[in-house]
Amino acid sequence: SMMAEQHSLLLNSARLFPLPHGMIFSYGTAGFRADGSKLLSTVFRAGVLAALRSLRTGSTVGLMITASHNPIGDNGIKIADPDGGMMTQDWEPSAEALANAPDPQSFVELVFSFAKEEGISLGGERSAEILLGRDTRPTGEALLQAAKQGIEAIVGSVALDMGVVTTPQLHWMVRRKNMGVRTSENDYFMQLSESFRCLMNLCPKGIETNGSIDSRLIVDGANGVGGDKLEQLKKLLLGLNIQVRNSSKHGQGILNEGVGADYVQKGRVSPCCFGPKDIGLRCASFDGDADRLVYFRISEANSNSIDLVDGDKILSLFALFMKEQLQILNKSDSQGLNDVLISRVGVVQTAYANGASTDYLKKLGLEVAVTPTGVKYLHKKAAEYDIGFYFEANGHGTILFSEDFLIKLQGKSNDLAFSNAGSESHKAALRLLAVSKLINQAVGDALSGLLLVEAVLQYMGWSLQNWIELYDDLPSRQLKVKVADRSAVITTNAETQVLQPYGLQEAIDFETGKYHRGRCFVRPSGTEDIIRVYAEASSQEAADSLARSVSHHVDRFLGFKTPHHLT
Ligand code: G16
Repeated sequence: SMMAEQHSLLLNSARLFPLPHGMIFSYGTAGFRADGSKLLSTVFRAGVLAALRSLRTGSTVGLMITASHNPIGDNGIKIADPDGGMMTQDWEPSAEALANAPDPQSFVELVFSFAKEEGISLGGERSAEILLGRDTRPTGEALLQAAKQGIEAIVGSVALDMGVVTTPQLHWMVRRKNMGVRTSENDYFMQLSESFRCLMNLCPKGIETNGSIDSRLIVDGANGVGGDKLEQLKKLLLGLNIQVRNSSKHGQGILNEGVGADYVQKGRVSPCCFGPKDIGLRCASFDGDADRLVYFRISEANSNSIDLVDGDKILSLFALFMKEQLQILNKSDSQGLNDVLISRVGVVQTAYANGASTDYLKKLGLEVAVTPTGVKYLHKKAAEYDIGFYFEANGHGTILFSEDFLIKLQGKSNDLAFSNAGSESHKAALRLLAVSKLINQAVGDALSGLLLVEAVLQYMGWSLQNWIELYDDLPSRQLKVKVADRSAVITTNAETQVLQPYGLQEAIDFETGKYHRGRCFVRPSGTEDIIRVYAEASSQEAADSLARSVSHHVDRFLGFKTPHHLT
């Protein structure tokens, strides 16, 4: 029977990918991550899961092989749901159970029982479709083949290999595929470059720039896929003078080593190949799979240090711009020209958001929500608004537009084109529509984020200096602490409070109380085997010292009790 055929296909395929000895795989902040050479079984099984997800939803899903900001030897999996967002959290426990099933037989049993639970008929008529992509890691090709075999182990499933792409490109393709529109990489580049051009054309003429806008922009590609894609995209862009450094094509540096958004943002240092010659220039940095973006400037005083423009400040720039466009539109309403365009606008941040950014956003009159770390949480919250902004301080974020709002906005734009073409309110409507096309609706995207930043700076007539001065960051410090078992830390309240181990929170409170504007929290990373410590205070020395003393407490509570790790 079909069922028996399915069973033996799955079992025979699973036998080709034995579970590595002594490993436990956990579904972290953004999917599975581990040493790339240990992931064949996990990726094979994730392929099976992706096929089940596609069958369950009757739509195309995506599977991306990447470990993003992690070192080159690591690899991992991100699964994209039909809307292009991260796989539903409801399925994470099953993903984990499947990844850890001890042998092929029990894996197959789990697949069948899970399929039954979810009402998925195996060996049936329905066929699954999965888009596969990978970043530039050396283990990527072999893992992609394993994923493919996992997908093909479910009868009737088709895997389409998109090749080496950025994570946001793959998510974008999945989303578009399910909307029934064109999904090639070229379509992606066309959509970005066209909406960018549209925004640039809508910049006020005769802007007072004081010659402060420099069209030069230098981008650090983290020695990864993002730099290569930007090289391709930039050929379609007018009005920007982009120089890409650390693109993987140049073949010099190692992925994420001394380069990339995580390195720049966490360490507040310039990436490799940037130095005194770049002082004063606008610089940006992507992470390894180009879903994070930060800006920076080499400091005049010390060319090793930088002035960082993090995700919070990108968010603030976007929020300011968008609010202005909405105000222009709503002003035209008060003159009774059109129907009122009501919109619920909200901002989503995490505990890592600099306190000064949150103050700024609230002063703009925006509602600010806080979620735990991880795009999967922020994205979900942001989708509750008509216009939902979300950004993590590390540079991962985007702006989401609700379907309802876009329909209203399009209608309004059409009305204005008829009654008041070329008016300020008409332009504002066109700008908002262009932003909704430029900025990735599936997930944070360094390429589209970069183009939006550039278009907004141009619109405002702002230099990097003007942007930096939007507000002053509170001094902060991030540290990592290696511990015996990071899962021993359990947090609550969007990760701002520690529940376990008992007594740690009290110690953090005690330290924090010593500093003016002190704020500090700790949490286990979901992508690295460490505890992260974040501290903020009114001076850099204070933030550093708070982070250091709390790190000592973390080590005291959770560090290696015996010196076995030294032997
Ligand atoms: C992933 C997630 C991000 C998260 C980051 C760090 O980023 O997509 O939302 O901020 O991990 O997570 P953690 O602090 O748990 O290690 P990426 O760029 O590595 O995919």
